[in-house]
Amino acid sequence: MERRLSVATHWGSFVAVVDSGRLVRIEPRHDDPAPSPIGPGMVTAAEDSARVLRPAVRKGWLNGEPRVPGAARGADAFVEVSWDHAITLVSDELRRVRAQHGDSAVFGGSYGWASAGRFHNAQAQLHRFLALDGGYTDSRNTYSTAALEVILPHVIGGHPWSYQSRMPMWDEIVDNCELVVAFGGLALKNSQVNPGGLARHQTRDLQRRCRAAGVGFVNLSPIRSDVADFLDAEWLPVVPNTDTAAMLGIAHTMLVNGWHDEDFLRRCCVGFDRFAAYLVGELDGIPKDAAWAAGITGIGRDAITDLARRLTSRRSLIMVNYAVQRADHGEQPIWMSVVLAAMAGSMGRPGGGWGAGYATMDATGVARDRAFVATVPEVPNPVPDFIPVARIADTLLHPGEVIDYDGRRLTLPELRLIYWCGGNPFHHHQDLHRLARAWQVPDTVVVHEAWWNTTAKFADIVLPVATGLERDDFAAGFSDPHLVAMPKVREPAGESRTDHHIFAALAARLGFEREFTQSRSEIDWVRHLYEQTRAKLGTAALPDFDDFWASSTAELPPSTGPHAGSFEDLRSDPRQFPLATPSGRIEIFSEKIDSFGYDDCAGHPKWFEPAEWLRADLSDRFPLHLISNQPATRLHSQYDNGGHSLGSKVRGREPVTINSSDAASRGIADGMIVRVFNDRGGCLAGAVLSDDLMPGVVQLSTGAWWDPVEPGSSGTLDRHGNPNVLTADRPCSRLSQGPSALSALVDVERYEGTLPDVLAFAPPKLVPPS
Ligand SMILES: Nc1nc2c(c(=O)[nH]1)N[C@H]1C(S)=C(S)[C@@H](COP(=O)(O)OP(=O)(O)OC[C@H]3O[C@@H](n4cnc5c(=O)[nH]c(N)nc54)[C@H](O)[C@@H]3O)O[C@H]1N2
Ligand SMILES: Nc1nc2c(c(=O)[nH]1)N[C@H]1C(S)=C(S)[C@@H](COP(=O)(O)OP(=O)(O)OC[C@H]3O[C@@H](n4cnc5c(=O)[nH]c(N)nc54)[C@H](O)[C@@H]3O)O[C@H]1N2
Ligand SMILES: [Mo]
Repeated sequence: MERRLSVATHWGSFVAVVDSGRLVRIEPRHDDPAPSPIGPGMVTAAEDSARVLRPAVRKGWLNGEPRVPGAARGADAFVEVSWDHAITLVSDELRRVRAQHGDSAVFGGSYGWASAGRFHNAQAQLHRFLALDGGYTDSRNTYSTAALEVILPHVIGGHPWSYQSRMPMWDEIVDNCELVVAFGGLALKNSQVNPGGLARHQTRDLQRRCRAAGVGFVNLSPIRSDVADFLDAEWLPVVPNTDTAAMLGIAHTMLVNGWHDEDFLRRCCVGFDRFAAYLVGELDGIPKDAAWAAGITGIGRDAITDLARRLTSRRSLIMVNYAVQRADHGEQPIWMSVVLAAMAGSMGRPGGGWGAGYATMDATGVARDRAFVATVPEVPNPVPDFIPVARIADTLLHPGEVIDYDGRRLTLPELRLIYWCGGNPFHHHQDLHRLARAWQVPDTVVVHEAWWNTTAKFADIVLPVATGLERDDFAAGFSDPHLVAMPKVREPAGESRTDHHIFAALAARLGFEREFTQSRSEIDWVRHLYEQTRAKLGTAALPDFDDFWASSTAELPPSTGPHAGSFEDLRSDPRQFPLATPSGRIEIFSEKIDSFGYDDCAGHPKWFEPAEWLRADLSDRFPLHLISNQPATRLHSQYDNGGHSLGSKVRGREPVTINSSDAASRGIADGMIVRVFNDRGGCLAGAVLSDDLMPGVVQLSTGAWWDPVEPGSSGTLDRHGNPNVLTADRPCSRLSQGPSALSALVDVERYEGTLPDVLAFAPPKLVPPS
């Protein structure tokens, strides 16, 4: 008998069709206007050959052998052990490391998206467990937007993410806006996703409504298809990483023509004069005029002048995406975009001004925020140490070194045990060969994973986890006004257990089971979080748990919270409604940042040449700029083994998009396997020719599971196409220490060797204990 059960994922909600306990297929929900094809493709991955079925321990670690080439992390065989044995190994090792090296030697930063689900939130479970056990070194900020998160509070005040409730919503754009200028575009591929899930995808239809209302769109991006065709956007191809220069050229044009909003700049901002001195070249003799900007960005002088005129003569909205700031000096385009909007005249007016991240997540710009939903209770972490999230390899390689971070001096701690649960560092980190070297340093690496991906293969102890399809939970996505039930639709594969179950067993062994579980079963916890939410919102606002569970979706009441720091309020009366910045205004010049004295982030936004870009000396050897953007066919590395992602591969490799002229000059035809390379490494990928991206740029999405030919040998070829073997592990600046994945030069050539088989999805060698 077929049953239909609700599924919630970061890429949307679906219906699972289950027959006699077997997951048959996953279908879109009938009420989702733009369902993601990633969902149906999850079925084949649910129990493929890459699943981790039993706890496994790296052979050399189990036998206490030194790590030598061939038996190093990432190259060694694994021995399967019982759960009881695995729990003993992990709890003993946690005790030993804490006793010998202190609690800060345990790294629990564990960055990553894991799965949707309010209770089975991998990070929340891990942090609760480690905090109760004595604490851990944490990480701060995200790989998504570290530069933005650190710079924006200085410029507009408030919580790093507060801009999301302060910028215009899509329906206000529909009603009021005339011109959207989108730096980095508005790729609908990205709005398949929303952190924590969503009931229905809305961004596509909201963009359609903008078009129908006559809103004009300009796409400033190296890739034309970063906006949907139906927007009929004007495409201004921009040399990657030069957005700040483009914005400065537009700003200069506004200033010299007197088109800028003097009233807003005077009343609601501070420091415009000092910035203007830089703009006109008083300090360095270089006016940042349209001609100067054209020489850097590749956008014509007339187009820059025209943008300045159009931005100031109509209700305009400047949008920045996140990719522009995952780059060398990534703070600058974010800061400068706010300054440009402040100059343009629409800041603090309906549907105009400035905003970030539209279409990068479905709910961004859809609703200002969401009503309260309960989470797993946090336990304060007794260890104060943290690292900026993208400095993990630096920390492992250079413990004790002191680095700058947002005005502080941080000493990198000595990490002896890494505990990763719900993230994939061998997906998300830059310069994977460097990470692989750094990964040899700690005594022990424990990983909870469902699949034998690269991070699992580089661990010492791998504990198999149940996926989001294999446990009871409910989802509440960021800004999405729904709760979605997530009943278990299949049994956990092999011996896998939920993260919570694993931590409960460890806590029992370590003597704090009751504190960890609060004596609740998993389904009791799920009910408890639901009931807590219902109690807070008023019992009339939500159905009782059983009704919710039976009907699969509940609508949350609208959030009634105040929106502090609104730009409308600021424009109306900056004294009455100051921003949470030191001056209470938008900081075009920040005394505070200036006081840090950094040579790579000044007191006002500035053009800094990126270390790697098309006009760098290095481009003589590596003449192509690599755009490693988000994949259309999966979430990061998740479900790269799913049907949708596998279907996109070219002869088993990740597709790399190359401009036809760049391909022609290298003798590359569509569908050929090529090698993408630079001094850091190289990977195979399948060529896709296109004129949708500007010459000089190649695009290789993130997320293909790294597949080194000789694991353990630095620089070895990747058979599959993971761009992070090519990217640089270089901080954006001393201010944010964020990742700069999008500043990398490469070259591409035809691959003439014998094609190696892709083994990314094959489990490691499993051997009997010796
Ligand atoms: N070159 C380059 N690199 C990038 C980027 C880029 O643009 N270019 N983008 C960066 C960005 S924006 C981000 S956010 C990061 C993303 O980096 P991650 O968030 O680390 O990537 P995911 O693939 O989502 O990794 C999640 C992992 O958790 C596992 N998992 C899922 N559910 C569970 C669970 O319930 N429990 C446990 N224990 N595990 C689970 C999945 O199998 C997967 O391996 O990548 C960054 N890396
Ligand atoms: N399908 C899918 N959707 C996702 C994700 C996913 O993995 N899969 N990941 C989610 C996550 S965690 C995040 S943080 C967001 C990320 O959202 P973004 O960072 O906005 O997304 P990307 O796809 O990395 O980049 C979008 C486009 O920016 C352009 N771009 C790159 N560099 C530059 C530049 O220097 N200047 C300009 N003007 N444009 C540039 C590229 O052409 C690229 O296609 O996406 C989310 N959405
Ligand atoms: Mo992200």
